[in-house]
Amino acid sequence: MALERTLSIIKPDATRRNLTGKINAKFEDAGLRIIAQKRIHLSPAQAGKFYEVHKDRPFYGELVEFMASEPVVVQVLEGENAIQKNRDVMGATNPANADAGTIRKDFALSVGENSVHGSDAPETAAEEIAFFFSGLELVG
Ligand code: RTP
Ligand code: MG
Repeated sequence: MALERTLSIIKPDATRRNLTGKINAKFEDAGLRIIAQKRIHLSPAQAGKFYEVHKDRPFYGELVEFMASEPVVVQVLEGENAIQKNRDVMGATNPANADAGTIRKDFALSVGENSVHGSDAPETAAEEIAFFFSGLELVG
């Protein structure tokens, strides 16, 4: 299995509670390497564009408002099978359904304020990485 890269976001509910280090420890303990990382505050327009795929879902407005409410940490994780591995470490979207030891089980507040985002497929990972980072910023 070749090395894969995925886009991760530590969401406002987690940056607000100073959980960046604890979340990064879970990624690193799972064998994911953080090869790029920056803290940014998304505008509503930027958050809306990032989550455009969900624009017809009932929670879209709330999601965009939340993601633009406070700073986020965007990062690129690299490792064997990184996309699925990251989603395993994140746990289910709704923390009530997340397995023990996952980020969302340990830290998420609700299905909306669920601490992390992770790309869901190779195509979306490539698009989402390019949304936030230039090639020069990826230091594998
Ligand atoms: P993400 O994209 O953030 O990694 O999360 P995901 O794949 O597990 O979940 P997805 O279905 O893509 O939903 C994107 C984000 O929208 C919010 N959401 N709120 N109120 C709701 O019912 C609801 N459903 C989803 C969550 O923040 C979710 O992570
Ligand atoms: Mg998703």
